[in-house]
Amino acid sequence: MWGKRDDMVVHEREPFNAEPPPGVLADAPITPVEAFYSRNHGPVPGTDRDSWRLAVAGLVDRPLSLSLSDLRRDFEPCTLAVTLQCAGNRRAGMAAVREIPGEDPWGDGATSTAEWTGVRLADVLAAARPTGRAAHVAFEAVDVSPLARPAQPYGASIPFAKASAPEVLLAWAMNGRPLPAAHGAPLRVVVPGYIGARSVKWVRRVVVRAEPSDNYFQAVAYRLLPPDADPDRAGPGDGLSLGPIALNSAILRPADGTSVPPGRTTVRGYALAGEHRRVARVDLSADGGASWRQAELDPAAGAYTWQLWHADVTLPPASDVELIARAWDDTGALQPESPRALWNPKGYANNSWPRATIHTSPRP
Ligand SMILES: Nc1nc2c(c(=O)[nH]1)N[C@H]1C(S)=C(S)[C@@H](COP(=O)(O)O)O[C@H]1N2
Ligand SMILES: [Mo]
Repeated sequence: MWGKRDDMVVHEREPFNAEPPPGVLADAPITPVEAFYSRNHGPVPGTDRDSWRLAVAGLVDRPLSLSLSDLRRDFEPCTLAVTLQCAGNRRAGMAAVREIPGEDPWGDGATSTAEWTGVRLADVLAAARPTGRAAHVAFEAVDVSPLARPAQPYGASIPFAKASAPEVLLAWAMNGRPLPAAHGAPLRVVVPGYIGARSVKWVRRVVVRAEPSDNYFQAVAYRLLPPDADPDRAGPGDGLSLGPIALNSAILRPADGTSVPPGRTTVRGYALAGEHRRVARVDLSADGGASWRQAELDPAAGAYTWQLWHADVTLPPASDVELIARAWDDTGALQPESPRALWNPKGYANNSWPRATIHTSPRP
């Protein structure tokens, strides 16, 4: 389905929501499109590349209507490796603390990395000459989500300062090929360092505003509510708006609940720092946190990507071993230990220490 591997973990067929099977993300720093997670709030729309126009409107002196060839011709192309991460990544770990009804139990695969090609949003905005009141940039898509109240096309916004930063792209290609339908063809926004929800697919309007977008997915959803709030009663502006993502990591291989022979095993995972931060260190424990060693960090594919890491451990025979990882960033911040204190009614932003229980077989 949608050009994905047959063994994707499909949380929903319609709208299509799927993540790669456990462990697969460890295979490559740039995720192949067929393994890249897919997160949708409505049906994947059919779009036509040739007739597509991107409008740039709102608080600008020169509104624009641009075809894909206008974008290619008038602006400098740019390719950037960027990791996208859904705010619901690792929700399953949070739901283990307390139930999260109505939301998909994503594992650690609601994140992936691609090389995106397009133009800088900053260049397109500059061509439209934003006025002095510009404070936010909203993105409007064409896919109508029945989950929104009322039903409406998907949308989001980011602060104008972020939209003017050189890393935010309007992308038409992913890993060197035209964007696939499920990933936003013919054009999507890529907002490095922000929750995936802001990287709007099938974008057809960019609107410069004085206020954040009042789209349901900006004003009501993707907000961190206090634990005692009822998400069904949340209104516009309730809770804390999620934008920049937090330091996070995962243990990918061996996958939680699997078995390995005793002795030496290489443990692999990813770590991703927040905006303008770098992963400084990843520690791994193979004894439930009693002792820690440092993992080797692979070089990052860019300033806005995860880093894959690995560490060798020696595991005893015939036991259940608890692996725990924890990442530090270059400000000295450490991931929070437990999902307990992070629990929120929509299950967003679980960046607690990843844990995996591995069984070892008896000595041969
Ligand atoms: N138009 C539109 N854009 C969207 C979405 C959507 O449902 N519709 N989902 C968002 C969310 S929540 C995430 S995490 C990313 C996922 O991007 P992907 O499906 O390319 O992995 O797209 C974002 N952009
Ligand atoms: Mo998301």
